Formats: sequence, structure tokens, C-alpha cells
Amino acid sequence: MSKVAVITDSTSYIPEHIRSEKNIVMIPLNVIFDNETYKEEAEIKVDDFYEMVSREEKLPKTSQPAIGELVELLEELSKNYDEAVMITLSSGISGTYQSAVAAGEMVEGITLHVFDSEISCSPQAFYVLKASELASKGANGYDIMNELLQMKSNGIPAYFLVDDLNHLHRGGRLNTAQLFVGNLLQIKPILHFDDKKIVPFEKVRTKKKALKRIFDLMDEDLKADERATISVIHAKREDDAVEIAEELRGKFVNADVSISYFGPVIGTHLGEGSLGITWIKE
Ligand code: MYR
Repeated sequence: MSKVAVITDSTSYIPEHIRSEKNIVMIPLNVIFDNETYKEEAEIKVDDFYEMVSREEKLPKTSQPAIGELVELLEELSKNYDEAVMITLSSGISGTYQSAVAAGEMVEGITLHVFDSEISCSPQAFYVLKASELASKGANGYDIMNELLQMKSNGIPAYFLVDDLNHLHRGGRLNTAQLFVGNLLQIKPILHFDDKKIVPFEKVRTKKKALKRIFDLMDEDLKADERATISVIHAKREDDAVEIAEELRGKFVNADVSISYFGPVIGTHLGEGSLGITWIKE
């Protein structure tokens, strides 16, 4: 039986205790404040990050893990595993996927399968948790990849809102035309991923209306008694996230509703105040 390691990059924001319980290996992306580089989740935690953003004059930048770190990780894993499945954030917003593929080609003694989640954060975590469940049951890398591809083709709805579109534009993850329309019409677009990239899903005028629209989309997709996993994601808006999660628990009585966060790397590009909702049917 092939022994398979499951690797995620840090942007799935799976809490440390769950990673260690489920034997999930994490490789961090970096945030850079004025030439000082921090590995998120390891050297800078989410609360310290938002505190630093409010203190520092210059806004932070981000970077993918260095190929050397990926190579080192794979060499280490090759001592105990035959294969590894690595689930990355979307290749349309980060070079992490490409670097992982390159690292996999450089290391002998372990076969690396790299899965492009085409998204990030909690929806990426859904794939990671599935991969770890399958690996623990003895599935090989190809079977795990096929299962993840099936999940992708079933679709994982995910919508998010930002207070200020300029963060996404400044980091090159939203094009100028989209920024212009949003700012000119003072619109708070509901954003989502299409073909690996961030695009407006619908143009709505207020955050309240945007949340109502996302709730409507959930009603169309999920029956009130359906079993599902729902995640409410926030960038330093815990009170809002708690309120939304409570409302969702009341609406979808058999759903497992939890709260996650936009950590340092994703928070750099979305900005404080962002909110997201994603769900997956059982
Ligand atoms: C890098 O420097 O390689 C990381 C770039 C990360 C870009 C993040 C853009 C925002 C992603 C939002 C995800 C929302 C998922 C619900």
C-alpha cells in the first residue's frame, strides 16, 4: 500500500490542532513588511498581522514559498512516504502551484501530485480535508486526485465581499476596468472565482444587499434540512461572522457551520473588513 502525505499551503487556514490531528503538512506563504519577511501561520498569526497593518505606514506584500523550501520539504517527506498530494491556492492568483510542480520534478523517491484548488481559504480546506480522509483510509495519490477533481467538477460555491477594492487592484488581482466600475458607481460587488481568477459575480450597492443575495444563492442550492458544511470567513470582523454563522445555523439545521479567517497573505490582498461564505454538500 502506498503511503501518501497530504500537503496544503498556508492559505487554506486550517487550524494547527486540526492539521496535527489529521496529519496534514503545511507550507507557508510569506507576508513582507518593509523588507522583513514573515511566514504566515508560523511566524505571524492573523491578529498580529492586522495589528501590524494598522501600525505600519507601508502596506505589506506577499510571496509564494521558495522552491528550495518545497524541495526540502519533499526530501524530508520522501523518507516516510511514497507519494504526496499537495493542494495549492489558485494558480491564477499565485505562483505557488507552478513552484510545487517544479519542486516535485526535482526530488526523487517521492511522487508529488499537485492539485490546483482554483480558489483559496476554506474552499481549499474542503479539498485538503477530503484528501487527508482518503489518505488515512489507504487511497493512493491517483485516487485522491480523481476524487478532488470530481469535487471540483461538482462545484464549491464561494462568494466574498471587500470594503475596499483598491487592495485587490494594488496587488494585481483585479483589473483596472473592474476597479473603475466599482469605485465610480460606489458599488460593493460580490466577488467570486471564475477560471482561477477573481471577478465580480454581481454588482450590488450595499454590504447588506450583498449578504442577502448570497443567502438567496444558498437557499437556491441547499435545502433547509440538507447536510452540508458551511464556512463563514472574515478579515477582523468576528462579530459579523458570528452573527452570520448564527443565522445560517438557524436556516440550515443539519449543516455544520464554522468560522474561519482571511489570514495575513489573503488579508493583504482583500483588506480588513472582508467577508466570505462558502459551502459544500455532504
Ligand atoms: C502570492 O504572493 O503568491 C499570494 C497571492 C495571494 C492573492 C490573494 C488574492 C485574494 C484571494 C481571495 C480568496 C477568497 C476565497 C474565498
